[in-house]
Amino acid sequence: TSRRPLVAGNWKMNGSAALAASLSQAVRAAAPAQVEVLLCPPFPYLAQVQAALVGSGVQLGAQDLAVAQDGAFTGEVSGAMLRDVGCGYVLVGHSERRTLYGETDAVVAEKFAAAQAQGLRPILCVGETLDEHEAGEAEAVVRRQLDAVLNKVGIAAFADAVVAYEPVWAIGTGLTATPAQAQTLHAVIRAHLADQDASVAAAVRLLYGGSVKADNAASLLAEKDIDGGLIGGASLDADSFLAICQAAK
Ligand code: G2H
Repeated sequence: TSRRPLVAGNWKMNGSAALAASLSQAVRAAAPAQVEVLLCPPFPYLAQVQAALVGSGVQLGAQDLAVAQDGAFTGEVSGAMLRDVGCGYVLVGHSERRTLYGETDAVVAEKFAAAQAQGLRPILCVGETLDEHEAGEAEAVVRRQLDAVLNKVGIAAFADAVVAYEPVWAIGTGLTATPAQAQTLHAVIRAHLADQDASVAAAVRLLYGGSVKADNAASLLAEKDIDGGLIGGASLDADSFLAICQAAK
């Protein structure tokens, strides 16, 4: 199966209208056509970035969504609204949502289902913490995180989804999993999905995230089960982000 590489920029809570304008312009001008490139700005800039990307192949995504579709949920943003402003993707269960905002496996599964019900492709983020890593529990944690979603939506739902493996100990720390470490966990994820449906598992794109930079991207992306990257800090600099996109070709 040939899987089209996907490189996603997760701006997190960074930037401004001015940065959103300059990054969108730079990325649309130089994104390689062989790679699916996705920008995930903060909610207030989504419509602006969407307008700047019209007619380019660069995709728009959000960093989170509400479980509910509408109603009295002050401060929340629904998947339907994200669709309405042009998002095709949404991150679900990023480790910062899990650890800083208390999103449990059950909430993450509900958000995954809500995203799909509202026409968005979820990018399900999984990964172990430093303690879990040191205790040798990485594989078990990732399987548990996948199972929470699989038990709710079933394997067929993964035909239109993406999974991002982000070891929490490598996020924003400058520590990166070695390509071999990352590949091992990506293979675990693909095998776990293949236990339920081999063809879905063969087609699903698996992204690596956690301190991916221009100078380490090529070696990570060369691994056979790593189909792209979820890029935080380095996505805020157009040259770095575009260099990573080039490395994914
Ligand atoms: C992991 C990643 C993007 P960074 O959170 O989601 O961020 O590249 O800054 O480690």
